[in-house]
Amino acid sequence: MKNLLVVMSVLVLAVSAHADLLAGWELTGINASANPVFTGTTVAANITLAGTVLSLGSGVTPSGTASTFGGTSWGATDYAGAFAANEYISWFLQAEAGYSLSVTNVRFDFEKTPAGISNLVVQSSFDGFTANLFASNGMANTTVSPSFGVNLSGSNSVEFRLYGWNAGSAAGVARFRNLAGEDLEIQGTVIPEPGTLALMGLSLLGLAILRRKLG
Ligand SMILES: [Ca+2]
Repeated sequence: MKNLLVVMSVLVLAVSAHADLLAGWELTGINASANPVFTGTTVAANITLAGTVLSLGSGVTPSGTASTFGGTSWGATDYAGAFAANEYISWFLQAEAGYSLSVTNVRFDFEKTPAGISNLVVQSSFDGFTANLFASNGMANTTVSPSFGVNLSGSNSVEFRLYGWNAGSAAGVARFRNLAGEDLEIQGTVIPEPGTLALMGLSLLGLAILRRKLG
């Protein structure tokens, strides 16, 4: 039992030592019209590829512009309107069964046309899309590449949404854009839940006992 505890302690240290890239999306060659459900191009171990999805809320009309992900029809004039009309860009991340997520950082490359949205916020499903993890109001610039720390842990999955409003016209575009490297990234760690950790520890302990017997 003492050996098992030591093995489990080492495992806990090994899996929680540092943040890794959990998922990344590279926009080269894709667009939201042709690729409405775009899975991650880099996906960490113990993350579900099929559950790693970049998509648009139903209120946004997908754009076919090459190497971007976003669209038009951002018609709301305030946050409440954008929320009610599902005017958002969404990115979703799911760990495999037996694992939970600890998310520590998000970054993305964003642009809007002059008639695009003037306000945006990024929120997450961890609190039912309440707190603003990032916000930009009265956007003077047409491009922004924010990288912001978050402290979200204890869930098997998370969805992020970028809500936008106050567009100059329905034709105004808001989207993720293609720069060098991946254009949307989520950093953090994937943590085995206690049952998974115990199984891993038992497996290692079993191997150690077997090795001792064989030796
Ligand atoms: Ca890129």
